[in-house]
Amino acid sequence: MITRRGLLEAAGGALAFGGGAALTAPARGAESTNSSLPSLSPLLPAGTRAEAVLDTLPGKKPLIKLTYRPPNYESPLAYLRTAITPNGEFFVRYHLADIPEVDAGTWKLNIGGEGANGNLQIGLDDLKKLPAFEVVAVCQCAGNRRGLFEPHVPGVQWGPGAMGCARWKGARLKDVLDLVGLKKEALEVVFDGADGPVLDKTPDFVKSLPVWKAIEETTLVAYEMNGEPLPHWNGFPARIVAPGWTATYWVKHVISITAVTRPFDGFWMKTAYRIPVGKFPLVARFISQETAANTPITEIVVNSLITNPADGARVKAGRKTAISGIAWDGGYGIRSVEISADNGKSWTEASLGEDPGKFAFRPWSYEYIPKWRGKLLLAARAANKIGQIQTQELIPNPPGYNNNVAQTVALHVT
Ligand SMILES: Nc1nc2c(c(=O)[nH]1)N[C@H]1C(S)=C(S)[C@@H](COP(=O)(O)O)O[C@H]1N2
Ligand SMILES: [Mo]
Repeated sequence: MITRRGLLEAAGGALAFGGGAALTAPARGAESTNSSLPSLSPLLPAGTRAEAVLDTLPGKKPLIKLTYRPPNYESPLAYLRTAITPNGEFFVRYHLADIPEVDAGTWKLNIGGEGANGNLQIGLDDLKKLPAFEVVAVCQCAGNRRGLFEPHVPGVQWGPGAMGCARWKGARLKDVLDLVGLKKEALEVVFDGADGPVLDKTPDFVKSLPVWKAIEETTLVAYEMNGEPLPHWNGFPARIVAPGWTATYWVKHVISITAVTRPFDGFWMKTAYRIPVGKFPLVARFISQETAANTPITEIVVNSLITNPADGARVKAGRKTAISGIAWDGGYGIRSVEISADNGKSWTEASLGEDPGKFAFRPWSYEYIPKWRGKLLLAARAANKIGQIQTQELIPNPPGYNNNVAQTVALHVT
């Protein structure tokens, strides 16, 4: 059994664990006995993921393992204190368990489809010959914070760490499509990765984007992440990067890119990753995939996270306490982060830190002097430049997506 001290050290990278040890998910707001230790399952309802353990995938630092087949590994909060998430600390999410180690020398990307003027197969060298572009962008699973849904919804019980922000480098998807040329009638662009289902009954993971999003200047076929080749677990040798949109479209180990003239109707478009129409204030629409009842999830909702101090931490009355975190949205840019110490009655603005770009994590900080001893609840909420603001109440939806409820940490003032 690894102690909470051990977990803290693992989170800081001081220790590496071969196997895993059970992580206890402290009840929401529970005061910990040694509250200088950050929780690795912060804010989750008690017992939500009793099976979660810290585990080290090859090439990664210890991550919170939620499932092994397929691999679903969350970044601990301690890895999310900076605008850029290092590759070794970046979360890992797969739907399918058959994940080949792709060989860069033999990897081929097929480009074509009935919505294109021709077909072509290119290798990694060819891809790298196209003009290279970089974008700093948040890759966030639509189901990030699903484990915080009350009432509980089924699915991987993610805490707040099913996301990361990296500097992605690659060719523009538009330039890749221009190699064959799109027909006027092209409606969507479809992506398939090299991974596949172990059992035939699981549908292959294939996604599509509307043409307008596919040819946006910032949408890339990326082969580098933070200045290095993509790690295997994050899509080596190339993946789609669709800044502003949830990571379900960021197909890893991409092997085929095809243009189609009719809505792509695979399971992962038609059935999964859909949200009720009209419930979320989304601007970006995927009209060819909309039905009267639901729409594919598109852009990332405005959100923020308090990364320091951790929930349950002990702070001193009358002393300046540094509060810090990150804020992000679907690419409109963060306008403000506000802090409330009175259950949302009043809010004061935090200072925004470095701005690595409108698709990136925006660090923020705030100094607070706790006045009274006892329990202190501090909440943070972000607003973006088009006036969207984090919600105070969860917007229920069956698959547990888009949780952007303003987060509260409970501090123990002594
Ligand atoms: N090939 C492939 N690409 C994929 C997936 C997958 O299962 N297979 N999952 C998608 C989902 S749902 C998410 S959240 C992101 C996760 O990216 P990461 O593992 O690099 O963190 O990958 C996306 N790309
Ligand atoms: Mo996801």
